[in-house]
Amino acid sequence: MSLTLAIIKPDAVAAGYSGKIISHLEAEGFKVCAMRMARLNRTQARAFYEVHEGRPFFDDLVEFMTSGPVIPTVLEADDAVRRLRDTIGATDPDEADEGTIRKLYAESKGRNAIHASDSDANAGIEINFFFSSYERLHL
Ligand code: IDP
Ligand code: MG
Repeated sequence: MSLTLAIIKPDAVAAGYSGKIISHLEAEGFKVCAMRMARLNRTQARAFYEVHEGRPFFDDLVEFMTSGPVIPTVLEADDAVRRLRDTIGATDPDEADEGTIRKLYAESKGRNAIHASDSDANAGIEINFFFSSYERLHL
């Protein structure tokens, strides 16, 4: 079993899709290990996405991710990182497979409903970003 981080993004929270997305993840076999609601400030959003600093979409991404509450969620499954990437679909919902979370719930490439870690190393870093060791020790 391994862990990964999902974040239900501001578009999906505002549209009332949080429950449907969590149900989708559980139906795919992920166990919810930790969950909270957070409102990122600009410093936090820039830090979380620092790998994308300098890309043309970076300022819009920070603006979007600070525009409303998000729901960071730690998920457990066999091969969790790869399986979550498969479950959410391509970054652009127009290119996402049928039945994926982004195909079902995302508005656009920028406002695309959900984040997922892209490697085990980044999953560890991203889980630590939102959850303290205390919270994870008491799962
Ligand atoms: P990912 O979320 O599928 O891993 P990344 O390439 O890591 O995609 O990009 C991070 C986020 O930045 C995307 O989820 C999306 O919200 C935004 N983004 C990436 N590329 C574009 C783009 O070309 N236009 C607008 N937003 C983008
Ligand atoms: Mg990414």
